[in-house]
Amino acid sequence: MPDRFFPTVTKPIAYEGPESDNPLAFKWYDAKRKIAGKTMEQHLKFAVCYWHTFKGTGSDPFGGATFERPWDASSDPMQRAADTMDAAFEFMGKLGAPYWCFHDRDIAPEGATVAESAANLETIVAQAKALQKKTGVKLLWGTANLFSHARYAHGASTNPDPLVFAHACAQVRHALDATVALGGTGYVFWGGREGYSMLGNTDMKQEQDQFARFLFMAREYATKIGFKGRFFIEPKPKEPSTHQYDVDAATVLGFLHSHGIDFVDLNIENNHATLAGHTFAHDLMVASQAGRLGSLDVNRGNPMLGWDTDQFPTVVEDAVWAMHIILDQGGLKYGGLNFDAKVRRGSFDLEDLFYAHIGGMDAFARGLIIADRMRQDGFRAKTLATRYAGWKKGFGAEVMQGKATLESGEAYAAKAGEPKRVSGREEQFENVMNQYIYNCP
Ligand code: XUL
Ligand code: CO
Repeated sequence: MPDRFFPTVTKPIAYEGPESDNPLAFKWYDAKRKIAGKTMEQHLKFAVCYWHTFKGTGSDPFGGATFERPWDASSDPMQRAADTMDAAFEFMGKLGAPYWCFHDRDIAPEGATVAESAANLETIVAQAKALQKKTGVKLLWGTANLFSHARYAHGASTNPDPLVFAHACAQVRHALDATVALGGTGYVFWGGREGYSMLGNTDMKQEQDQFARFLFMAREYATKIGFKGRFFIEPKPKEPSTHQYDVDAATVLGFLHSHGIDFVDLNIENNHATLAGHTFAHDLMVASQAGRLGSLDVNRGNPMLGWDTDQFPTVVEDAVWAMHIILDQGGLKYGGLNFDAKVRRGSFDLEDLFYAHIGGMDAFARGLIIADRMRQDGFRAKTLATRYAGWKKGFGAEVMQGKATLESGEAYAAKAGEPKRVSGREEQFENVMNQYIYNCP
């Protein structure tokens, strides 16, 4: 195991159990432990995200970089990219994370021309491929950064200028090539600039029709190069755009449906759901019930700050809901749990990157154990079965079978009289959920 960039972490992070006081050990994540017939490793397809973990600088709108990363030292951009890739695989190897995710421009610098950008990417992808082979770390998904460059100020595929759209085509084409070369099972579209700033100068329908065409073009190319994975759209309501088209899971499902797009699933991110005024569980449930929950970006927002703080996910209750929903739908075939999260500006030590990922992996391991126990007891299933029992018989069943009419409803209401008021028992549900969480063995 190389010690070039993380010399203080001398051995792989191991499971030591909940009593361990070693900060560089897992307390709950035990890769080979079996839960519901599969190992934790199989359930929890954790991915390290390249952009925050290796390219993050700690800067915020009020100040510059606070991190000094040893892999970021060379003055030559391609050497920097190569060093960063070596550092990434050293980190992922030591952490024991099975997957990673990237944007094209995270891993290779943009060149002076379209061709130079593509060549830079190809060089670094070759290095990544060799490192994947050596370490066994796999690619979960790839994506293209269609939001940082100045040309995308008014959007990428939703730009009023077809030439900007064409540049986005070039990037997605090569990002798809890279994803296929590295064996990724997903490809993400997050529309940071696919939205608008003011309605006065914006034709929303035109722009969203362009985005739909873009997806069909990407699908055609992906099929041509043998991509066997799945596309994901990642909803977010705002930031950087004032209004982003992919507001939340429900909005994206409506967009996909109205454009006849059946080849795209959803990648749901916690902090994006909360920015949309939902809980993480809400958006996961919306996507899952539509059969379109493909992947998760796991992080958390800060309830005191109204923006995308991208903190590491350490809230066990969020993880319980996520894992319950994932178990209910039988897992994530093409996606996984991507740590789209960054250490805080003041957490500038290299070890902080390990602590952050260990905490996130442990929270989701606990979430898995607890959700599995809840499901074995049928806790939520029983709650729902009792609450909706009326729809399985009599008038309720007739409604669901399309046999009821307004007249038959009136006749039933007149005969049966006033309904009995039934408590929703929210507090009791929460109490039992806390028992599961705090009594977790
Ligand atoms: C931005 C965000 C992106 C996507 C990939 O908020 O979440 O990093 O995950 O483009
Ligand atoms: Co994300």
